[in-house]
Amino acid sequence: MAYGAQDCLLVIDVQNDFMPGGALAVPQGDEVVAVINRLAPAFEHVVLTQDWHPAGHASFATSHAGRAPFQTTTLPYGEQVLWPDHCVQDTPGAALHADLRVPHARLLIRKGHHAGVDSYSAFLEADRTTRTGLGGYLREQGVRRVVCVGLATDYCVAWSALDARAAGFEAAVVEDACRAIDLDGSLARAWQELAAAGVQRTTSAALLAGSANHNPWLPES
Ligand code: VGL
Ligand code: ZN
Repeated sequence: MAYGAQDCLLVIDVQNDFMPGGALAVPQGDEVVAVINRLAPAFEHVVLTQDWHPAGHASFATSHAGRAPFQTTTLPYGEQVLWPDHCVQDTPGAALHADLRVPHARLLIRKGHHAGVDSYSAFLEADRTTRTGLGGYLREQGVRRVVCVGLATDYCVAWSALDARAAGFEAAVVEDACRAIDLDGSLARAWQELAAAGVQRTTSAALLAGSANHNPWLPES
């Protein structure tokens, strides 16, 4: 273990519905599992998130007459992409991937549980007001740096990394430990916004090399 008490690995939405064949499949989403399993033992702090919607959630296209998945609509808090029904509470699709190995993770944040409000971010719901409590938890644990992995790069991972920055943490996204949905250029847009916010873009190889050097953020070259 080479990362310190100030570092947290945030494992986002590694759930069956985001895997190939799932209700909201992310291409090659299953490939992140092995990468995350290699990274996780290097971290003392690991937090998991789980997309956790009630049936009939406002982000589901089926909740809006005449609307189809991947169209957008306007909800009271702003624009919302409409998704296929996914990650419904207590269904097999909402379960974490069976091969994910993070036995030392102590906190699991469930998000998107308010029927009328989506939450891509692990910190702040889509109304941009309701907090999940993650920022307070990390601060109480003395965490200063959040390393984001999981699904999907351009939605829940990007929004979580941006909100980590907004909450005053350093943040990184591990690109080979994420996969994207990439809807209408959303992936390129996400990387631009992440760079502009000062989120570090890194790889698992760089992180593991840095961990061996006891320098998690700047691996020796
Ligand atoms: C996600 C769309 C809808 C994600 C969750 O985990 O990136 N994307 N719900
Ligand atoms: Zn969702």
